[in-house]
Amino acid sequence: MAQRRFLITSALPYSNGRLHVGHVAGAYLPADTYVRYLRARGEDVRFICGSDDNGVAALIAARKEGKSVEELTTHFNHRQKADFEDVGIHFDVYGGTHQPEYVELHNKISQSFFQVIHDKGYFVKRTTEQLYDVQANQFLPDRYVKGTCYGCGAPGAYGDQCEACGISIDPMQLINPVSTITHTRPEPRKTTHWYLQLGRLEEQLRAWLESKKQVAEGTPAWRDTVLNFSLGQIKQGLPERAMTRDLDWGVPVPLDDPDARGKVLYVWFDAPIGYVSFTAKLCQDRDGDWRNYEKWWKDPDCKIVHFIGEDNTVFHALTWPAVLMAEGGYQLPWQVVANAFLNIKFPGKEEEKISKSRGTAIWIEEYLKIFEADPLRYYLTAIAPESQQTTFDVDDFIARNNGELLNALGNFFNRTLTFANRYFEGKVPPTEPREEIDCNHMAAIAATAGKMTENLEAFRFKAALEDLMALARAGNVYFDAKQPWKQRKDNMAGCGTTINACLQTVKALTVLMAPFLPFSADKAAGMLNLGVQEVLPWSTATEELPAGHPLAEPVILFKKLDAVELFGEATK
Ligand code: B3M
Ligand code: ZN
Repeated sequence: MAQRRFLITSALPYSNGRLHVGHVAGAYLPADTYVRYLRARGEDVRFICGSDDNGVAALIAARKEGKSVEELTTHFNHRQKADFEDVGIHFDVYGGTHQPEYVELHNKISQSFFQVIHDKGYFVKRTTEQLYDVQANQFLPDRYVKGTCYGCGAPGAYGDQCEACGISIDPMQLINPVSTITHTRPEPRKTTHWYLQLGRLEEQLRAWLESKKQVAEGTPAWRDTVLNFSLGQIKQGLPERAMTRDLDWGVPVPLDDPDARGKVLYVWFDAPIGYVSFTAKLCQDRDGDWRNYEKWWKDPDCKIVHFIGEDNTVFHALTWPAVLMAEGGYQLPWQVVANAFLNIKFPGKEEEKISKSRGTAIWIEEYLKIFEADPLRYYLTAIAPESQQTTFDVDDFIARNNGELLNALGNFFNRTLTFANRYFEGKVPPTEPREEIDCNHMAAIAATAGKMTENLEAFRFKAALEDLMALARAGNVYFDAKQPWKQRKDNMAGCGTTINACLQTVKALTVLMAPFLPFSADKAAGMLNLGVQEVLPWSTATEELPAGHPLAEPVILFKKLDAVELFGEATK
């Protein structure tokens, strides 16, 4: 098959705080798993992420911490980058929409988007009343104001979005608005902004989203959650939305118009353009020409996939595609893969929402001081909130590490490699003609590779991991059924056949687990002496190790965990 090209993005985290397990489970770990899988298949892939620095979220945090917004966003940009690396999530570029090395290209490309859309007539300029904080002497866009959601009645909705029901909000629609700066009630004042007429793109968006319901050759359908939400919003009608703000932090509005002075682009206008501008920066660094980003963004031969948390659905499946349609020169996303929220359950407590203020977040930085990355990657994929919210249950995390990673996968590696080392001089023994039981087991390896491929192509990460674990368990069942410890005494050749098949299984598991458990796969590849390779080619999962292939000393892949109380530390 010809090599395919993919541009994969993960939602840009706000650079106003650290990362916790919920972030990783949502938009980052599945993306990394997918990228590793694609690379193992030999596809041409770029994996893009970086921080979302503009907008009110960073301004609020900077004010709270008494730092400049530049200082604060750079601090968290670096922290996030390190956390992702440490958990094995490798981006080709980790930019930042206002980071010193990125801001120039980012502003240039964002302003070009705005200008083109403006010239094509998709904006209307309107002077309307907006909420103004008299005490703070400023307008209150987005998160500067909170109130009751006009849609679902939930209290504490932000001026840009209700987190309870997911709809996007205009601050003037909030019931009982309160300034988050001074906690006073704001008053309406007149100001001028540029509104994107989303209604004019409704029909085009609807047809495009409808087409995503179909499974075509090599193109899986989108998740129902994304399609149902987006098509539901279109049914209600898409209101026009202001794409500019009264703020002094962000991308300056590029228009030569006195009304544009002192205004910046709406953060949700420029943030997705970060995917483009970071690609451009990557091209500049790699090929010396930032314009090469067009090969990824404008060439229909490249598939663009956005991984997001479900609360970002409206922005990635409606507003962003509308911006791309209005601009006209770009491709639309091939896939938008959204995960639901992850809740948390500590021993002896009720399940609850992850919350920084209540101390119910497990921070990546703190987790990694105590535990290794792969058990977390394993658990977060095993409980992935692919179609609905799920729960990180600390007791369950420990139980599954010990019962599944250690007892099924680790144990199979360990018993097979120890046996080969002890009784076959650390080499792959030759195989006699295989009997039915051996052939059936070898067929299970090939079937697993096939099923995992199908599931990964369709973004079903949890199902693919289940396939992997089923093969590990089948390996143990085969080992037990063949009883090589007995064969060794009176049928050494038959014993070799058994251990040969077990080693082929270990080899397959090593290749197939690499996208999920990269650190352990590295160790396993070392034990199997597979040579130094950046990626283990996916197709080699079913290629047998030849008889006589030398093995290295076995090492322990997974540790037993019993320290539930250590999890308290990871929330600090
Ligand atoms: N900064 C992340 C969030 O809502 C938001 C994503 C931007 S993606 C372009 O948590
Ligand atoms: Zn709501």
